[in-house]
Amino acid sequence: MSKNFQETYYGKKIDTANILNIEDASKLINGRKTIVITGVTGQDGSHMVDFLLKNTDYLIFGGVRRLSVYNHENIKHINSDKFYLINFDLTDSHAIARTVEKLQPDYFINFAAQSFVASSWDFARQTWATNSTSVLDILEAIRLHKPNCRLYQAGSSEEFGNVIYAPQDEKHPLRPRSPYGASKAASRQLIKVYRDSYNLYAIQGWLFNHEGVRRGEEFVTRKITKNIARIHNAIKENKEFEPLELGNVDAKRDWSDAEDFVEGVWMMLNQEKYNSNYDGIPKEYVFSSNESHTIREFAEKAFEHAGIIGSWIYTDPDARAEDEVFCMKKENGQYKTLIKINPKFYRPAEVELLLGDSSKARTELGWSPKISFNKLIEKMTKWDIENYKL
Ligand code: NDP
Ligand code: GDR
Repeated sequence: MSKNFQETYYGKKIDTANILNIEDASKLINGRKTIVITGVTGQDGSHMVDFLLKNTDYLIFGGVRRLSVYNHENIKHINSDKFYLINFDLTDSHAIARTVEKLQPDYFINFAAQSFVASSWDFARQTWATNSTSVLDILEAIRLHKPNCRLYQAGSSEEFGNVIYAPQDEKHPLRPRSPYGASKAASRQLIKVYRDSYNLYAIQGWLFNHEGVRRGEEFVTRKITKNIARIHNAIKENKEFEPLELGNVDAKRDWSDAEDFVEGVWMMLNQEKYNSNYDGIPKEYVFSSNESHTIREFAEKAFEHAGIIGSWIYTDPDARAEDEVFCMKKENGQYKTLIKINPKFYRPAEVELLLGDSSKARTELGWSPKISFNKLIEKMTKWDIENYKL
């Protein structure tokens, strides 16, 4: 590598201008151990970068796709000579092959996806291309160019879908209910076939919902805490406000904190160190809190953390589900609606109950979550109130 090149890139603050092409990125390696992480602008990818920068010495290349508008909020705090952005798009098989061939990564952590279940009905084909076809391309690239690279593919509790028992463990059958769930179930099958056929260290965990202050704003937890910040601000300033609108508030989810999960993913990728049962075949694990709560409960608790007390009421005894509202009582005795149900947010098919059993990950990997359901809600609500902007 030329001295000029080194001076140009080493230690430069991450911004869009510094996204490298693969040839330039490969010049930075210089014998160092390397990790490629996709989806670094998202929640999990950005937390994974923070975790690895703190706990390892690997050189990390974060894949970002070209967008017209800057979206690097989740990684803008990173300023390290161990982390660089590369141009990367999951829907381009040539880019995937080039990345593996030129960077020769020791680990490939694929967090990038079309990750919003509700949109997967609107963009089923794009969801499939992004979440399934790309996994085949990554597997092929690894098989051909770096067969000892360890691959983590982001699997989901949505693969269990229409569940037949609870809690769901690693043996639960795959019964997806959405194009998103189906795309992740398909990638799981591909991973298994490649692992069995070519002896690759390729795995896909089953991660139940995990959240935090970097969560995208259309997911229900962040949508709730963001809107509560808006309502909190309006009440404080004695202004009128529109209620928060939600869909099915009776669906149950098993929620955890995203930071706890990225640590578990790294443990899953390094099994022989942690797992006394390691037999040469890497295992796939469920990560979950082992608790399940309704969307209703999440919203109630989040309002409580904002100091706003409400209750659910039906104004009409014959009312439909969507006529139920969550209200607070004002000082003048009148009710003000905080949440109303809008059927626009119902899904064509719903996963009604998710409750994980992560006992295997806990006993075999030594992993356990640190942040409780209540602490997670408190953290997200307080963050959104403190950082509220008009
Ligand atoms: P996010 O939606 O926060 O992040 C998704 C990332 O994928 C973004 O960085 C996005 O980039 C990137 N991306 C999307 N399409 C492409 C593409 N064509 N090429 C390159 N990058 C692309 O998701 P999370 O961080 O929450 O989730 C990470 C992974 O884990 C996903 O695969 C998700 O399906 C899975 N998962 C998540 C769970 C959760 O509860 N969070 C639970 C189980 C699984 P951009 O910013 O440009 O849009
Ligand atoms: P999910 O997350 O589909 O579980 O997928 P999301 O937060 O979108 O929905 C959770 C539940 O809340 C119900 N819901 C609403 N959802 C949204 N987004 N908006 C609403 O207004 C609303 N009202 C009710 C939904 O119907 C659903 O039951 C997440 C993603 O991170 C996936 O990528 C990941 O694989 C799974 O978690 C595990």
